[in-house]
Amino acid sequence: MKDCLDLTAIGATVSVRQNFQPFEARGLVLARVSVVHGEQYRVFTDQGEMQAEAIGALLYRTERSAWPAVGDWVAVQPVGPAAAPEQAMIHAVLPRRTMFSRRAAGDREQEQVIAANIDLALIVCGLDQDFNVRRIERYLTLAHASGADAVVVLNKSDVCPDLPARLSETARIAGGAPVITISARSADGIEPVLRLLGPGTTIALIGSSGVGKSTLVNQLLGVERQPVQEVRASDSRGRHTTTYRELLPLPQGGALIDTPGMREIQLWAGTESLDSAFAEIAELAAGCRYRDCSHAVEDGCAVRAAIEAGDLDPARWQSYAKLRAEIAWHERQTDVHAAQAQKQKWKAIHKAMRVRYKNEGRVK
Ligand SMILES: Nc1nc2c(ncn2[C@@H]2O[C@H](COP(=O)(O)OP(=O)(O)OP(=O)(O)O)[C@@H](O)[C@H]2O)c(=O)[nH]1
Ligand SMILES: [Mg+2]
Ligand SMILES: [Zn+2]
Repeated sequence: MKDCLDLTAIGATVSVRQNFQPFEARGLVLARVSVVHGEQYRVFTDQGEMQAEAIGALLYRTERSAWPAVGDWVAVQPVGPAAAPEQAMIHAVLPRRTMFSRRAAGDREQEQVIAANIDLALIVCGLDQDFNVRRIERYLTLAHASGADAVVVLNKSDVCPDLPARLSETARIAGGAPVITISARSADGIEPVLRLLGPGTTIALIGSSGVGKSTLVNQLLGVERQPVQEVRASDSRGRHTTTYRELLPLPQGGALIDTPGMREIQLWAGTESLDSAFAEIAELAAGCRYRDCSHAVEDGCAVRAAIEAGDLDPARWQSYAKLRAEIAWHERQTDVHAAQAQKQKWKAIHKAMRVRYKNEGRVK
């Protein structure tokens, strides 16, 4: 266990404390989840960081999306000597303000929350061979779906031969999100990032492996807290150095969440978040003659007209169409599963009813 911690500094707002009130009345303590390892957790209480487990009812009687995630505010019961508890039992997860989700692998599509209560997502992208605006668009869509604000951080400015070109290419697709260029390794240009941190603010760094998320985390923390590893020379890809998400309180207040570079983000986003990330396309589509225009063959299509007039980059359009198809496919999968689950439920209810009627002698 470490020293005492001011939970307000890491984001315990008035509304978090209000949501906690009924649990406080039951003698529980407010805590924030810093690490999730399967069914083992680490949490911060005002007495420091400690190991935690969730009570059975929380894991077995709820959907996976309701399980504690990094950044969650939870109600815990400390275990061990009152003055120095060593462990905690998580009894409840408080309502989330924002959440990043992905599709959990398994026999059915399930939403898995990977981080909660993030105020700002730093979408980190390398200015080396790994630079890819299409990937930034995916992360921006995820950020919109989460409810958090987003800032795009273009890192490794020291190895970029044409910074202005990269910057304008990114600004064109960022949909108004600020774009900052830095060199995390030398700390060059990181002042605007430092200004984003502050008491109460939770910032998550997301982006592919090797873009320099942990290098930036170490710069912002002022200590070499996170391991960092060279990227492959051939294509600048990372080596998946960070292996788990962790919430790290900052000395000046606020908290950072370092995340492992995700090999592939399986979007858990709705079409609304796509329309926020691609606002100019949504706006154009509103001007199509037909409300359900597929923007493929219809007359009076404002989207195709914009592409033909050179006002909309065809690659941007393709990116949108690809993400839209992906989201629609997942939504159908989820519907199929929801329908199957519903059918199973009714089957069970009817079976229970038959048994009851039989016992009551109504069915021979
Ligand atoms: N040239 C240059 N290299 C950098 C910069 N920032 C980070 N790197 C290097 O990029 C490599 C990967 O950095 P990490 O911080 O481990 O990347 P990461 O995003 O945390 O990667 P994962 O943990 O695998 O997701 C390391 O060799 C860093 O030294 C930079 O500003 N310029
Ligand atoms: Mg890392
Ligand atoms: Zn159209």
